[in-house]
Amino acid sequence: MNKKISRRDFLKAALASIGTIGGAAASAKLVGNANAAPFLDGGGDKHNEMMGPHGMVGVNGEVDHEANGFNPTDMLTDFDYGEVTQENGQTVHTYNFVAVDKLIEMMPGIEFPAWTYNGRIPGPTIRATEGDRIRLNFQNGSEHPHTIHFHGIHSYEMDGVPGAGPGLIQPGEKFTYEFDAEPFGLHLYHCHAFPLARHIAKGLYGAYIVDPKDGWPEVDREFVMVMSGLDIDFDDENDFYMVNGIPFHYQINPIDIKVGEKIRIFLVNMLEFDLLNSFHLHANFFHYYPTGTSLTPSEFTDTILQTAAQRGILEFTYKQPGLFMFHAHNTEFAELGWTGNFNVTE
Ligand SMILES: [Cu+2]
Repeated sequence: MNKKISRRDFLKAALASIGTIGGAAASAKLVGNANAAPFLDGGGDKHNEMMGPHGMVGVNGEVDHEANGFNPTDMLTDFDYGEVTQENGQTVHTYNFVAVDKLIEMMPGIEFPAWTYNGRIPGPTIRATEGDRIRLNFQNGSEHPHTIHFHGIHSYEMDGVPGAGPGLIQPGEKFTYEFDAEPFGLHLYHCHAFPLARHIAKGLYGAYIVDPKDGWPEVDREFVMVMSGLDIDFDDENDFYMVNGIPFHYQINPIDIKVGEKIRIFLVNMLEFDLLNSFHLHANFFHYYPTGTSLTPSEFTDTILQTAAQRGILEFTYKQPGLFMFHAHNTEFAELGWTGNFNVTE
């Protein structure tokens, strides 16, 4: 029996007997009723009744976004500039982050005991201009020690790892991370407490965009997409895959764009437990800017690969209307949630 089938069989067995998945004290719980449960491709010959649009596997129903306190559709564009002030000629962006333990309904009927920044997965998308100051007041309101480790250039004390500066921020404690936003590009932040994969996979990560001083070339729409996985039973294997927190979200809720619009996607890979992730765009090609640190694209393609913490900017335009898929071309990931649609209209 291969790993893929055993994972899915586990989930099907768990869903068949509504109760606590995994049995461990901290594992995910099934809530609601069986009608709201996700349906899964069991592999082999039993999947025909489970097909969604385009022959992809999907879910029945939606999670309760209101109860979760965030909606992946809104997260596409909720760039957070913080509280913006001027100090000695420098623009300062002040953020308040709180680490919160929170039950989040990540699949219909399945609540995951997440660790979050500000109650959401991913955390807020931090955005500033090259040379601005980032000042982030961090408070640990959870039951575990955490940090915030930023990618980008900064001092040792502000690196957000155990032993550097304040090191681990203990429950109830506070620390202010402060540094200049550099270099321009697309970056990320995440907790750097150990075990690292667990702290990240529980939800402590987000995107960090540094705009060039003179701005990016003009586009019509900008979206942020943070790819990750969901390990429901804490066996260090992903059970679902997603963009912006909720598996299958953009399959059920296509992203509306127009023919001829220039689209820019800030794409970040925060996937743990699997080596690689990917992004494939249907019926189109995109220009790709790895890490967003150059204004000249490195590639004109329809599929790119990212390992953990790799990220890049995609730019494209649709010439014709239609419902166009985008998804991981690791097909298993797509079938387990990492799939979506652009709804392109005139
Ligand atoms: Cu942590």
